[in-house]
Amino acid sequence: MNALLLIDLQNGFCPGGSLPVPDGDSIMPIANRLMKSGHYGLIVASQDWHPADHGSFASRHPGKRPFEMGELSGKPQMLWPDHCVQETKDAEFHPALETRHIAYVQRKGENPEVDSYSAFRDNDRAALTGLATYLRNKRVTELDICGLATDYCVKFSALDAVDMLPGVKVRFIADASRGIAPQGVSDAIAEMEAAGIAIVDSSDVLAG
Ligand code: VGL
Ligand code: ZN
Repeated sequence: MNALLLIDLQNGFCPGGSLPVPDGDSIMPIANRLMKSGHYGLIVASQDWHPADHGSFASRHPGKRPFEMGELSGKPQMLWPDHCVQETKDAEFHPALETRHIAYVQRKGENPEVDSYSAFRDNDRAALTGLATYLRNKRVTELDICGLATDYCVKFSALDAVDMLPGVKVRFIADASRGIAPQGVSDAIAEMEAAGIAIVDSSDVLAG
C-alpha cells in the first residue's frame, strides 16, 4: 500500500500565520495534485496541536524571545512564537488544502512539557502518537512524506518513519515541502539521504 503523509499544512506555518515558513502556502496545490493523482491508497496528515501554555513557546520563558534556545524539561529547546494553539484558526489546515482526501489526522504536541516535531513520537521519544501503529495496521509498504517545515517536523517525521516502520520504503517529496532556514533545509536533506530516504519531486510521483 502506497501512503502519503502530509506534515502540518496549517495556517500557522503559512504567510499570515504565527510561525510562517517562507512560501509555505505555495505547496497546497502540489499537495492537492498528489492526493488526486491516484498513486496513493491512503492519505494521512499531521496537525501541530498545542495547548495555549505549551512549553516550546518563548512566551512561557521570561526574558526569552522566539528563535532563541531555551530549556524544556531539562533539555535544550528552540523557543517558538505561540503557534497552532488548539481550536484556533492558526491550527486549522490551510483553506486551500483539499482535506476531504485525508483519511486520518494525527495530532501532536499536546503535552505542554515536551515538544513533538515528529508525527510519530515526542522529541524525548518516550510517548508514541499512534501513527506508526495506524500505518502498520494499514499494511503500508511505501510512505511518501512532505509538508512544513522541512528542517523540523518533516525531517523528524521522516527519520522516525525509517526507524519505526522497518521494511517501509520512505521518500521525501522536496517540491511539496518548504523549510524555515535554508541551511537547515540542506542539512535536513543530507540527514534524510544518509538515513536511506529517497529525495524525489512530485513530478516523479505523478509520472508513476
Ligand atoms: C514545527 C516548529 C514548531 C513544524 C512545529 O511543523 O515544523 N516547527 N512546531
Ligand atoms: Zn509546534
